[in-house]
Amino acid sequence: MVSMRPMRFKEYKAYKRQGIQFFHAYQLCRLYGGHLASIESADENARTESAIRAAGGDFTGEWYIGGIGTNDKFIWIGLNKKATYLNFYAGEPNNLPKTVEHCLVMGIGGQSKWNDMNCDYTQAVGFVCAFVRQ
Ligand SMILES: [Ca+2]
Repeated sequence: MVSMRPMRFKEYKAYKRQGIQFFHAYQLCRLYGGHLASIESADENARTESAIRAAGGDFTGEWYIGGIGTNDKFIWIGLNKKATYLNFYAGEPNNLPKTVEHCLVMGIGGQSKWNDMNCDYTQAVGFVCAFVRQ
């Protein structure tokens, strides 16, 4: 029998949690046994979107995902891998204001698109963890 699942399958879970910064979310995902969500394909992006909807999100607010970087160069911090699949909102990443936006969120303008934000931003609705299943 050939399994239809890829070797490394990620399950995504979104946690509603306001008032925390990017690296706090990063630590919480580690504590839960996963990593702040890495998104490496359109399929994974769709499943991250579903996890946020399941937690009551509608993308008018931001949800931290596990990307850090600048301009067009981002890595998935939980995997230490360059981000190749990208799904930014039009005009993003803009690294504004004043070049302090180095952490990624999903959720902008009611769409499940990405935006670069200040890593110290505390008004996100929550964050998404990925759990790698072998
Ligand atoms: Ca931005």
